Amino acid sequence: MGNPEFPPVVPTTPPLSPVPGGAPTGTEMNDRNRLTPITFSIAAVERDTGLSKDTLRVWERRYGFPTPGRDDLDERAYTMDQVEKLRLIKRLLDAGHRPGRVVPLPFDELLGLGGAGRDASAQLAEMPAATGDLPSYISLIRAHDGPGLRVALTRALSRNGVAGFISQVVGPLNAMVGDAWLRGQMEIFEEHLYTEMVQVVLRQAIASLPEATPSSAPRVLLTTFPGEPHGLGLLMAEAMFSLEGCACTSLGVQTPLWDTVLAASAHRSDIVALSFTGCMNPNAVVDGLVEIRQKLPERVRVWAGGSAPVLFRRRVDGVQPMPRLEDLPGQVRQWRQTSDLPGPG
Ligand code: B12
Repeated sequence: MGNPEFPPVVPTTPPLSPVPGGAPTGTEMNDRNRLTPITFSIAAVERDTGLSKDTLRVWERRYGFPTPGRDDLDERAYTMDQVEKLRLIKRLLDAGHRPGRVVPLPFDELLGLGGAGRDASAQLAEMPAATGDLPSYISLIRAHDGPGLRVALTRALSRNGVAGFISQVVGPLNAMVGDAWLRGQMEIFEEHLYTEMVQVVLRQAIASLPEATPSSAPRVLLTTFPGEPHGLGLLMAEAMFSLEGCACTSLGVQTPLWDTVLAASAHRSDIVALSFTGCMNPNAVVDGLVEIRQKLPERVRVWAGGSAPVLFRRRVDGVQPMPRLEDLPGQVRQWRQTSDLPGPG
């Protein structure tokens, strides 16, 4: 795989910056450790995993993991293997596991826990249909063939229609790409290329749908909170809302809360649709939802979608959690049945 004119991709892209001269410790988990014996500073590991330096030091004392070596300046130096295990642990913590239970476990056992970081093929085996072409898209990403990926995705869109493309192609591909990153098998720049190509094709898909009139109800405003940089969930939701004939306005990602409230007023929105992955601090998610709920007029609904576990563990009054895009058409229908549809103006 890959362009033969170029050497294999070696880490690493920001935010992980290796410690120069660091030597690996522990077992080799992927080719990258064999290719370049590099290690990472505690600050780089904090940035990458979202685990604070204090947490990393406490776990080292308490659980005997991670086991950083020392660099030339006697600072902690973590191997890629350890960073990958820490990424997986962070994901399991976000899903509700306790550190005392997961930190001491070996990598393989962590993979088996609660679906976090399971091999993408295991997840795909549970998905309904049309997974046949997915590995070929992954190959195109690995070959750094952006145009090829765009063409292949555009064909998949024509074959499956917008809803099928989202549920049977983009959803499973996100999971595969995310898992490949988690396992150190995909670089962040490759994830960026993937995101760009999916965004182009999803935008084409949205543009191809019959245009809603500005007064088509419900009027939906889409965005994410500051601190949530993932935008594909938002685009997928926008496409689904558009399919249902809703008038959508997307602000893209990371809109300050108060500006979202102002925008909802300016666009006379009926629904504010937000998207969350497990990346954001759960307290910040809950606090933000409470705040935005208070600031928006009562008639404006707040729908919070995405895989962030906190959405379902800690309900916020007046906020509708939306775990699955497939539920969106039913929710829109229900909104139309129960709302006094406001006339234009
Ligand atoms: C592409 C990608 C990126 C891109 C994002 C680019 C962009 N402009 O969007 C880049 C490379 C920048 C990136 C960065 C990071 N990422 Co990232 N990324 C992904 C990936 C592959 C897909 C992204 C995505 O948008 N997913 C979000 C949506 C599409 O998925 P979802 O949450 O499951 O949502 C589904 C439903 O819930 C629903 N839905 C979603 N939103 C909404 C909204 C409404 C209204 C409705 C109705 C439904 C709905 O639709 C989806 C399909 O059913 C995912 C993998 C994955 N499985 O999703 C990882 C992933 C989200 N990233 C992850 C991480 C850790 C990061 C980083 C922190 C890594 C790092 N250390 O640098 C950074 C973030 C840095 C920061 N500033 O915070 C983790 C999150 C782990 C967790 N705890 O949940 C994931 C899951 C990867 C993994 N396997 O661990 N990432």
